[in-house]
Amino acid sequence: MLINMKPIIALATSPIKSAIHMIRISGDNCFNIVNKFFSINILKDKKRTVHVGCIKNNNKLIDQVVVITYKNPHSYTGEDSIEIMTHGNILIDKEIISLFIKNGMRMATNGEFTMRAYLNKKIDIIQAEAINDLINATTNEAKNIITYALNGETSKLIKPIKTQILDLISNIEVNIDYPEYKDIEVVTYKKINKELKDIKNKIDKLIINGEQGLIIKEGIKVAIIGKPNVGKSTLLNALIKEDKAIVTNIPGTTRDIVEGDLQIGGIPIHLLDTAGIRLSKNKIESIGVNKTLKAIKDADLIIYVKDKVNNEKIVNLNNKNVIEVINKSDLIKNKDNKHLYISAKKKNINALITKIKKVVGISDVAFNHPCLANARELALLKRINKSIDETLIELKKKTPLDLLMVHIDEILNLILEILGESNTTDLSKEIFSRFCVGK
Ligand SMILES: Nc1nc2c(ncn2[C@@H]2O[C@H](COP(=O)(O)OP(=O)(O)O)[C@@H](O)[C@H]2O)c(=O)[nH]1
Ligand SMILES: [Mg+2]
Repeated sequence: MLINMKPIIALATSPIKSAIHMIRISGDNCFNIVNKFFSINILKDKKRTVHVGCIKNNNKLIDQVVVITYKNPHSYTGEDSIEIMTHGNILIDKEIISLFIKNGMRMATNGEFTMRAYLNKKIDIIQAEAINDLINATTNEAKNIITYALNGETSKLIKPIKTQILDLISNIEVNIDYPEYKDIEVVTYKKINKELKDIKNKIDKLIINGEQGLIIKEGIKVAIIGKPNVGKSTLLNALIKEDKAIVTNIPGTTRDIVEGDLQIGGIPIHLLDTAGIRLSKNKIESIGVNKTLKAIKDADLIIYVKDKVNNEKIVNLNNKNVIEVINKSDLIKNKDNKHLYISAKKKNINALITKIKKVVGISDVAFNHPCLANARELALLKRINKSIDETLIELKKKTPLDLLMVHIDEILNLILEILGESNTTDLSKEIFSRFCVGK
């Protein structure tokens, strides 16, 4: 059932000068409001229509436009909706938007069109999040996996698990209602144990897949560290194929973090070139060193650059993924086969790229299938498994079925939360605030 919604309006395209802009409108009575100022009578009963005409206020032409109408429920939001294509000038858009606001519409908030689509059950929460992810995707690989979420393939990963737990719950409830059959209860405990373990296995697989998907979507942070003058900045430049970081033979040149982005095997890599770590009396250089320490803390992977084989340890790198490389290989005569040699200056860095692929787990076979790959979904999947573990402990203790149900209900709720089917007001506010206006 559609919820009664005041019409909202927003510019859906970017406000910069371009051939065409699009203003989006959705909500009750929006056909009537637009009709007052549009030269053509909108056909309100048609599923979808396209009209070419003029928007006028008191006979003053604002713009010649194309108007597309969508009768509910045949729209993105599920409500009556209109899209107005204007000549791409923000002054025209502003005039039209303020005219309609004066006549009963209001500015849409971030993501409000998509939120309405969700509230009207046109899409589930996984699809809603996918729409925002799609807008923000920076690689083809990310775009591919998000498309699965958009067309509902990703939701299908979790829906059978929802059915499985619902079946289990109804089975237990029957036994709570008919407690006189003791042997049924024994069977029930065994069955709960088996089903929960099966669900946990499935969730484990979803977590592994989702974490890989998350890397593909959001990439990883890689910090290049090492002593001054070993060639860190030269390496950043070689990796991103441009001269972004200043390279000199004066140790201590890089004081601030220089950042650069590239892709390796379709994975976005965010590189940080750091100040070389050494104790310095120079205040600016020591601030740079502190920033380096922070970059190390935040990085998913460290490239530790040296210019000769030695045992130096410049900083504690425990619990970090570290790739050690020996740079300036063009100056090194006797190379062993225990170390990874590169020459940043000669752009001879393939060995390092191969190693990065290996450490990050990028296979040559592209990762291209649906997965629950955003932080919210992954956090919920982990909570489900924790909840299952707790329930399995209760099960061992032969906790009475009605008390056990409290735990199993919690598992169900978490599953529903992934799909946005549980109590979702706060959740949806949080999710949609990350969208842009007009989406
Ligand atoms: N021969 C040689 N010199 C290099 C190589 N990489 C960097 N250098 C030189 O080493 C010096 C320091 O480089 P830079 O990138 O600023 O080092 P950083 O202080 O670690 O950032 C510069 O003169 C570079 O040209 C390399 O592979 N071979
Ligand atoms: Mg440098």
